[in-house]
Amino acid sequence: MRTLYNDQHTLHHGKLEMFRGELVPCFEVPARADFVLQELKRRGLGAIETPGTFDEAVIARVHAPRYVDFLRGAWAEWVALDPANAGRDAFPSYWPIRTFRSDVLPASFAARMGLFSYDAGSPLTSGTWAAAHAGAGCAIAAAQRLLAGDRAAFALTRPPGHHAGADFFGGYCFLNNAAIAAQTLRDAGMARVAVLDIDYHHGNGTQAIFWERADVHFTSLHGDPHTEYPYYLGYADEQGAGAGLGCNRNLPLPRGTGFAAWREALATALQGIAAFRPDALVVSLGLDTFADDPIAGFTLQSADYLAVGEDLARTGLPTVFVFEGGYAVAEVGVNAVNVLEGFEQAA
Ligand code: OKP
Ligand code: ZN
Repeated sequence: MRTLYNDQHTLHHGKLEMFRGELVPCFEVPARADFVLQELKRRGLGAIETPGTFDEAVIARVHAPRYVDFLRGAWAEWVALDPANAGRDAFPSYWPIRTFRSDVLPASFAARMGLFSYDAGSPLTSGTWAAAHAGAGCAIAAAQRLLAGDRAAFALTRPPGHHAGADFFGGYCFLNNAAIAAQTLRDAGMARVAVLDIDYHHGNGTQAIFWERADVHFTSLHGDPHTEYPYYLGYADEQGAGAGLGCNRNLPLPRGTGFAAWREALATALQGIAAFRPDALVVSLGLDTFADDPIAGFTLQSADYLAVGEDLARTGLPTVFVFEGGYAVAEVGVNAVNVLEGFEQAA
């Protein structure tokens, strides 16, 4: 299968993130994508292409214009506050939680940072917009490969996307690449698209984007939010609302879950997706379900990812894979490519 990749991802390189009261080196680093790229080449999985310019209209169908405008100009605003800011990343410090107003767009940059985010773990850097924008282009181009008749395509993107909502960043995510891929398929005339999120963390952004929609079905397998990030969404009783009622499915699993139980949940997820009769599948491919991941709690082994790919291929659906998490950096390439190769062998 083709990989859509843009080396501009390296422009997003956060220095530090807030963790347990101190700033620690970022887990979400450019080397993650480098290891995947290297493994793709080593195993000759298929052509690796860099998409050219693209029509941004689909971004505006997923994200709020005032949020996209903010992201595009945020670094310049940050540096305008103080020239010394050029040497440090931007973090939010204030959030309009319940009882505050979110309809007013404050003039203060600090206030807008909080309005458009939900955690202090996602540094905004000089190259964040360029990298996220290029990543969205890869997601769009991968979706277009399906429209051209390919069975599958891989968007090798970072920063990841599944925690980003219509108008907020968080969880290392700024633009929701999986949602942008799904919307691209819908805009091209596919009636129904399913998004399956197998990252360790619940895809709260993707869920929220499609919450009231009947045309995009969202299913997520993830660590139980009672104990796992992002904590405030991802419970089993969240089924969608309005026209989208019944088009959202969460399968939370306890920390410590191993491959046998995880694979059973995957089978349950795939049965639900088949019942939706989608025209295509978008997979949010997080590899932080790996046993040695430093910030997650499942115990999948590298060889298990081949079986994951095989299970996904048996849906028979045209499939876009979108790279999400996975922070065991040295192993993330082997684990990601195992999924893709397992898929190809069973397809
Ligand atoms: C992004 B994705 C570690 C605590 C967790 C946020 C995790 C975001 C995961 N410092 N911080 O879903 O892989
Ligand atoms: Zn994750």
